[in-house]
Amino acid sequence: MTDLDHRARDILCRNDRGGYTVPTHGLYPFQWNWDSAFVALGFAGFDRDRAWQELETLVSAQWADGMIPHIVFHQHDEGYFPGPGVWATGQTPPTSGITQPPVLATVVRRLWEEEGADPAHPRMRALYRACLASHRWFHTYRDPLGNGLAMVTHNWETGRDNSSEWDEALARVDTSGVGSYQRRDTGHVDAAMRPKQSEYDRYVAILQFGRDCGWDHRRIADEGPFRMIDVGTSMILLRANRDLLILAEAIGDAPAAAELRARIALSEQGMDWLWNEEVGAYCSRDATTGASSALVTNASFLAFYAGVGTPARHARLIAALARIEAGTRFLLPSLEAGSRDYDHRRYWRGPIWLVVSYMVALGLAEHGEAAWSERLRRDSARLIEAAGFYESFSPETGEGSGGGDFSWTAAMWLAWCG
Ligand code: 9WN
Repeated sequence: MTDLDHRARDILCRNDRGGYTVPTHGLYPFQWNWDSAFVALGFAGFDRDRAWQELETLVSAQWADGMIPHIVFHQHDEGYFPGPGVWATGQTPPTSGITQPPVLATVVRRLWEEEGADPAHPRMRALYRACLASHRWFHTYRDPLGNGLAMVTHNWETGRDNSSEWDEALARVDTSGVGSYQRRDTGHVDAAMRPKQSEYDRYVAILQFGRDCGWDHRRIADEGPFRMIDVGTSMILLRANRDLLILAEAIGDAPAAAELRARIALSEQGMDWLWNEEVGAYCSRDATTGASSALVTNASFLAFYAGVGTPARHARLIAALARIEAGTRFLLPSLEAGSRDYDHRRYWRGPIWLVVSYMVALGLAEHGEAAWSERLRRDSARLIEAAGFYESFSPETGEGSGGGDFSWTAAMWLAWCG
């Protein structure tokens, strides 16, 4: 084991709060949904029981309607805004009222296969049921166009919180009733790396809409102030449905398998709507106006991970990757340099996030693009070697940004790039 292997394990163990892991000390003091899924991959290399437990603790907070919340507030901490009192979801344990990208089923499948793919595996079977309920929640509440794509009703649900893709939709959000509140994030890290205040007001306004309608997910989906078909969530859900289908078939759950096959076919076709021929990439679209973001982000390349696209489209995506590579030092930036509001230090407007790079690299390898996949892996390793286990990294300088000793970055070192 190398020194970095030791440090990565140590970060996961120090961020462990007993059955779940905080993303980083201070800035994010609770359990986050997709973070935990990636963190389980990190634990899996040295503590199988703890890996499963991370996922089980997450789904212990699943709502009765099937939604797996984006934050679970297991213990009190004043260091984060918005905390449980602001969300006011009435859940036990307290949670936020929105979700995050459903990478869970894909991780469950990987852990289960690593352990011999026994259809009777009790921990896989319990998580299978949780994933199925969560995917059904997406299909019931988050497919307003009936085309198998996934709508998000808050930009935090995308996990790529301040991506420029949301700017136009966010600009329409009325912030006149937001009132005053105290941000905590900028007390932990440099404000230049975080979303701007005007953006935060909009995030809070969307939250308040959900709270004011008692977290009625039907109403939020139909009438909410932010309704975006997110390319990232849509691709991740399609991949997760494929992985869940493998589990359904192993278990012998024929009705669920048939349902999943139909969903997969629908989503494969639906993705056409996200393809922007002019830009040569998959881009998010506003569900209300139909407008395409026309921006190439790291999520555009999740097409490989989801297994969608024709050879011609793949060629254009690879051309976009080559263009991005020519314009920066490290892959894969969250936004193409030169795009409006690109900023190599500000959150999801440029910095590299290794979890997205990992999913893209996996997809590239599965589509015969081994050299590109390896390039992403190597760049990710170099970033950690030079800067440490940061939340994100500048694609221009390689400097770390956001929180330090970050759980999912440590997990990516252990499970993928290290
Ligand atoms: C809001 C925990 C989370 C990640 C997100 C990332 C950031 C939270 C925030 O941190 O979001 O959910 O307050 O900025 O954008 O992807 O899950 O690491």
